[in-house]
Amino acid sequence: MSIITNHVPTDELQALDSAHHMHPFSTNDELGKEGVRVITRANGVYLTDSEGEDILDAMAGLWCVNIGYGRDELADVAARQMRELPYYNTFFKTTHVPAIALAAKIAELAPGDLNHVFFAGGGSEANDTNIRLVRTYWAEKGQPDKNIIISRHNAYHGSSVGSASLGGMAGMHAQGGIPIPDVHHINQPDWWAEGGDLTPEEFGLTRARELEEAILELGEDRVAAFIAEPVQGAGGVIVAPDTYWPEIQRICDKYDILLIADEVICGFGRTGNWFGSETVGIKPHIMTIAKGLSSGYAPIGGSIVNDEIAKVIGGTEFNHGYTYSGHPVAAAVALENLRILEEEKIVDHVRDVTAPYLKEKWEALTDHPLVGEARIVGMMASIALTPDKASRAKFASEPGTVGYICRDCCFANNLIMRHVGDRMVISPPLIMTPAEIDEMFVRIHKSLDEAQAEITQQGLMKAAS
Ligand code: PXG
Repeated sequence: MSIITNHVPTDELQALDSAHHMHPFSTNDELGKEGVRVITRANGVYLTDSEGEDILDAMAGLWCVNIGYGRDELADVAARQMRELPYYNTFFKTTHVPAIALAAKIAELAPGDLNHVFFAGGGSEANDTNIRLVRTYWAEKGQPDKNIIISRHNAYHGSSVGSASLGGMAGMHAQGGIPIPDVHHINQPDWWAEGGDLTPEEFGLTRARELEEAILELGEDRVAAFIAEPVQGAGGVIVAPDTYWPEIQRICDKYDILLIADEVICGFGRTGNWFGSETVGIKPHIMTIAKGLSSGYAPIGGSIVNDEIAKVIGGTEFNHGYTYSGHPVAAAVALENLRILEEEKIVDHVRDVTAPYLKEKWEALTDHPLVGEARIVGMMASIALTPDKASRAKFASEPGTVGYICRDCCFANNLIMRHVGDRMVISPPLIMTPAEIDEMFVRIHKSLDEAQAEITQQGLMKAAS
């Protein structure tokens, strides 16, 4: 039986979904009982579900639909490319125009000497590539033991065995036999939750210097690379204090450690520059890209590497690659997405107009009784919910309980705003207008008020001791 989704009643779709579809990061039995929301179409910053509700998508899908939904140009390019050349690989002495053109365009947009692209299907695959790239690089330079990659607790770098090992998500490490060997984690620069009595500046330096301590402990000749998101996304939009990144750069330079910036969320305008590395002022040797590269219209990611790494890797056969590396349809779609971002000056508009407008309103959320910290960089932002702002207290309940309640209130108000533990996060499409931002805040305030009432009623407005 083939199904035209819009013509099947929601409850039937939910039953079929529950019977056959396993969802990522979900307890599928519970989800099946509750019934999933079925999204049927989208335009601009709005999604529509199978009940005809219009939902404001303040997450741009999963941090990816930077140019917003419904851009026909991308559909047209995909259809044209499918007719002309739907697939060919880039192994075995061959290439094709979309992969060439996209690699050249990315090299033009990326800062400094980041001029070479290895394509992947998404961010996880690209970070797996990075593990092999940096280890092969040092091996080729005669230092095969320089193979440890340092990352951070609460980082997210993907869900494959390699990339989840790089990531620092405890829940992921508890399943499936990861991390792989020779990955080491240091603490994250989350001042609100972990800063104690230190000022943000002191705390930023302390956390950055954990990298130096780890290098000295593990051995300079053992550490290959440090990987980090310029702004942690899935970890809760954690913005490092200003002192953090300059110190990280100094340490990587001093000990000859490759710096990998995972730009999967931060890249392509999200932080108000083309890349988050520019926003936080670092010069990575490698960047991981995905998501905003195609605005989510096609699955594609990659690693951008600098001239030196490309030269060293170029001297050997790099035994690595994916069937869909540089997939022509995905590459053509990404290229069209970059054309729109560039020609419509979307990144400039974010930096000069949209992000400042959003920032003013976002920071005012700290006036709400539930909200402690409000952090924002460009078009990614978070608030920390707290029972006591003055002491930056956590809730006594299991972490995430309060965030989950708040998330459900948002959901009921047709607003997609995520919770990460007891933080709420947004990452809206970059093309959001001031009027749409105003509408988003109507829904945010309503949701926060309702969440506060619910939390109070359930007796959860208590600080952890
Ligand atoms: N790096 C970063 C920084 C990411 O945010 C990946 C790598 C992996 O990309 P792929 O394309 O393989 O998924 C990501 C993905 C969440 C959530 O709950 C975030 C991501 C993926 C799934 C869920 O916020 N980010």
